[in-house]
Amino acid sequence: MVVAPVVCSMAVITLDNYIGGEFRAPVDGRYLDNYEPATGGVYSQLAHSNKKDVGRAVAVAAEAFPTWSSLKPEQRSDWLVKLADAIADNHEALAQAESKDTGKPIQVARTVDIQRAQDNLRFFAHAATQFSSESHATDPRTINYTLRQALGPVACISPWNLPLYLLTWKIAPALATGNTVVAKPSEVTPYTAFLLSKICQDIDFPAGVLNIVHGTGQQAGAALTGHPDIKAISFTGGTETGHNIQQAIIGQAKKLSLELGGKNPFIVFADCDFERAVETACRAAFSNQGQICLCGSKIYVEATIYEQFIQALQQRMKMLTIGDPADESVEFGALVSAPHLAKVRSYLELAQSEGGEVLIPDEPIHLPERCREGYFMKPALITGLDNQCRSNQEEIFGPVASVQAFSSQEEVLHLANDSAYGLAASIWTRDLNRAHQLATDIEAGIVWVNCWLLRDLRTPFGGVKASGMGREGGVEAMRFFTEMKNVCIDYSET
Ligand code: TXE
Repeated sequence: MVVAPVVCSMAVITLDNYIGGEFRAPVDGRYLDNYEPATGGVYSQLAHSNKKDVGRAVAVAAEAFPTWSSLKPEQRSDWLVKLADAIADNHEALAQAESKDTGKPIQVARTVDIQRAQDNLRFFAHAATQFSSESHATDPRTINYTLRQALGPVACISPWNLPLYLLTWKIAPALATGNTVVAKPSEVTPYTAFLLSKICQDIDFPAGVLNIVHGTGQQAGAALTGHPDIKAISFTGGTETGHNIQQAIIGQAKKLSLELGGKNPFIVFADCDFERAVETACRAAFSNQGQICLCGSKIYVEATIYEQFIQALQQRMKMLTIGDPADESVEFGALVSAPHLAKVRSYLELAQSEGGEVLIPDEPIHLPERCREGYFMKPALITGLDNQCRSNQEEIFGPVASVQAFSSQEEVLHLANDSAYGLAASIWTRDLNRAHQLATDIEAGIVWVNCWLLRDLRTPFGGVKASGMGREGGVEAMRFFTEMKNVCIDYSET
C-alpha cells in the first residue's frame, strides 16, 4: 500500500502538483484551503497554481510525448493495467479519501467511485490493443488507409462530484492512444488526484506522461486550456464554464469535448413496474446527494398514478439513511461545499416563491458531534409548478427533484424536450412501441428504458443542446484523442 489510510489528524495535508514525475510546490508558494464537507473543517491545502506551474507541466508533457506515443499499444496498455492494479491495491485508502473529500458515503466511494476508476483504466488499456482504423480500396490499383495518431499534450479537466471516477474516465483514453496529459482536478475535491500521483510515482509510471496540476479554474484551468501547446481539451463541469472555455479558445485549433450539465426527465407511465419505478426514481434523484449530471431531477408521472407515486416516493425517501459519510450504514451524506449547499437551498426558497410546494421527510437527521458544522440537507421534492418555472428549468445539482403530472405521450414528450438541456432521459413503461417512439424523439444523448444509470463503457456518452458537445466512452473517446490522417497510394505503375 502506497497511500496511507486517512486518519483523524489535526495536521493539514499539503497537496502539491505532480509534474515530470516529481512533486512540486506552486511557483509562487500559494495554497488554497480544502474543506471536509462532513465537518466543515479545513484538512488539506492544495497548490494554487498559476500560468508558470501550468507552463512547466505542459513543457514536460510535450517532452515526454515522442517516447510515449511511439510505444506499442500493448506497452501503453501494460502501464494502464499496472496503474489500475495499484489503485486496486490502495482501494480502501482511496475510498476513505474520496468520502472525506466529497462528503459522499464511504460505501458509495468504495463500490462506485474507486471501483470505476480501476474499471476505466482497465477498459481503455484493453481498448488500446483493439483500436483499428479503416482502409478503402478505391480501385484495383489505389488504396486509401487512415492513420489515427496521438495529438500531443492534452488537457483533462474534471469536476468535484465524481473526482477520481471522472479524472480516470478522461486520462485513460488519452494515455491509451499515446497522448501525454496535464490534468486539472476540481479545486473543491483534489485529494484522490493527489493520491493518484503518489501511486504513479510509486509504480514508476513514466515521468511527464501524466501530470496533475491543482488550482482554481479561473487561474490554473484557464492557463491550461489557453496554452498554445495543448492540442485537445476534455472537460466535464458546469454549462457556463464549458461555454467560457469554448469562447476562450476561439481561433485556436484545439479539439474540444464538453460534458456539461443536465436536467433530466424521468418519465413514468401508468403501465410501468410501479415498485421498480419508485425505487429507481429515488435512486436517480438522490444518488450522490443528487450531484450527478445524469440525475433524474424532473419526474413526470402519468396523471392516473400521480398521487400514488408521490406517496410511494415520499415513503422511500424517508427510508434513506442520512448521516456521517464515514458511517458504513449511511446512504446519503453531505453536499460538497458550503456555497453549493447554499445554492441548492436557495432553489427550495425559489420554488416556494414560484408557488410550488416543497415536500421534505419529517424524520430528523442524526448526526454525530463531528458533523455539526457539515453541509447536510434532506432530500426534497417540489410539486405544483409548471414546466417553465426556473426550478424546473435550471440545473440544481443537489437532492431536489420536481414532480409533474402528464396525460399523454405527446404531452410528456413536449415537456421533456422543453428544456435547454439534453443529456439523459429515463422512460418507464411496458409498452415497447411507446418506449421506442419516445427514445427516438427525446432530445438527449442517452436514454434508459426501465432502468437508470446502467452503464456499458463501450457506449457513447454525452449530451446535446446545453448539455455538451462530443461523446466520451468506448471508441468515441479513442477517436477524440487521435487525429486522422488519410494516406492514398497509387500502385498502378508497373
Ligand atoms: O463547476 P465548474 P463548479 C454544474 C452544477 C454546479 C455548477 C458549477 O450545476 O452547480 O456546474 O459547479 C474548472 N477554464 N456541474 O463551479 O466551475 C474547475 O476548476 C478551465 C455539473 O464546481 O464548471 C473544475 O476543475 N477550467 C458537472 C472544472 O472546471 C475551468 C459537475 C469544473 O468546474 C474554468 C460539476 C475555466 N475558465 C458541476 N473554470 C457535471 N456535468 O457533471 C472552472 N474550471
